[in-house]
Amino acid sequence: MNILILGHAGSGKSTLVKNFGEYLVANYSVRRVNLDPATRPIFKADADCREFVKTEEVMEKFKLGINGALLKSIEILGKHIHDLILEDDFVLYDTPGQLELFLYTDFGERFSEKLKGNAVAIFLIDSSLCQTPENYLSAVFQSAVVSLRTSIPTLTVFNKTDIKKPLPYSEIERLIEKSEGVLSEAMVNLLPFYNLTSLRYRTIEISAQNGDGFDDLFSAVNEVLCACGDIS
Ligand SMILES: Nc1nc2c(ncn2[C@@H]2O[C@H](COP(=O)(O)OP(=O)(O)OP(=O)(O)O)[C@@H](O)[C@H]2O)c(=O)[nH]1
Ligand SMILES: [Mg+2]
Repeated sequence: MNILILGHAGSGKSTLVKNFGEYLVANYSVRRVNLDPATRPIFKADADCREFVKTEEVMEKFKLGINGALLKSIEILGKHIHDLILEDDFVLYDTPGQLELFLYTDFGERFSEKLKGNAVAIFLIDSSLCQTPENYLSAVFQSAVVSLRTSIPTLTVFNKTDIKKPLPYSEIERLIEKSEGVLSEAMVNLLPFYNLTSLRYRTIEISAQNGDGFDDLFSAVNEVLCACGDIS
């Protein structure tokens, strides 16, 4: 079973791979894969893309700035996809900090295609960024984009809840309906997009740092991966 972890810079992807990996290891055989060419993994990586390309070396060699070098690194990794897909009870994949390096590249597209069928994606969101209806909805849309771009069933997961919890959805609806103006009207029309995400079934709130919510995350992953794909 493959678990692909995506999210914005600093949302806690690597911490989740490390600590959720340790959680799973109590009962399963687990492997971890680093797909971030710019960062040395904080977990023991069973496959590491930095064996094939290191962004700091690409900057030097091709005289590129950081963004150009990241794109070049990902392009180079396109030749090594088969080295970076492992098999085990669970394989956790840590992706680059910049979400678009996976979502909007040939590498990401081909990688997702190879995982498809036996994979779940986790779109990790820093809960402190979901404190207003606008912010919450933008996270919802991005989660829908992740599932559309990867074609992998995607769980929307709120992280860092040891610091702050996201606003509850009922509160979002209430705040939007109470407010007035063009933005509010537009947002009411966008609310159904919520149903394109796993949030329609349940909100998964975790702390990748201290392990809160891992039982719930584990159940949701299994429910997605079971034949019925029903996470209700
Ligand atoms: N309080 C708290 N801090 C967290 C949690 N998860 C991650 N962090 C912290 O957030 C920071 C970023 O965590 P990372 O795991 O490196 O996040 P990332 O998404 O891999 O970051 P990039 O790969 O750079 O995009 C680190 O300082 C972590 O210790 C959490 O659940 N709670
Ligand atoms: Mg990371």
